Amino acid sequence: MQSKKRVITYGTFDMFHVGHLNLLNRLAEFGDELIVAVSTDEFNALKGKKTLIPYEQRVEIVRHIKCVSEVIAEESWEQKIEDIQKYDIDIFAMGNDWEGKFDFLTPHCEVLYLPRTEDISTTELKIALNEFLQEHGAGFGV
Ligand code: C2G
Repeated sequence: MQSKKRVITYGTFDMFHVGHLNLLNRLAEFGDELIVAVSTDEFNALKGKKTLIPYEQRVEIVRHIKCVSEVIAEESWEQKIEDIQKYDIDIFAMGNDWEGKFDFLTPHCEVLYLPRTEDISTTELKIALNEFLQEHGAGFGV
């Protein structure tokens, strides 16, 4: 019996948006199961990345995305090889803003980088929200 093909990806997934969704849906096409490692708040601090949404809520959203089989914590840069072995991963994949950065994983599994979704990012969302609030006030028209 052919064993399940398992894909893994890592990310912060702050202010979950369609760029994240597109990536996860496309990754799910590459295998039978998709595992998503969500960066903890502590690891994001290490990455120098400030998040708006706390880890528990980011996990809760990703866990409920239809194509996601399992969510694990991303706590360090060093855990990927161990994760690939522990979860019997066939494909490691990221958006291509990470192109080449994880090629050291190729002895352990296939490594893919997919094109990012254009014109959307957590940073752009924050800028757009800021402009919206300046124009409409924090009262959202109330
Ligand atoms: N992404 C995308 N298109 C966008 C925005 C993001 O395809 N418009 C992808 C990124 O390329 C990444 C994933 O969505 O593969 C998650 O993006 P982030 O939450 O920004 O993740 P990041 O902070 O890059 O953390 O160990 C790896 C790191 O944890 C990745």
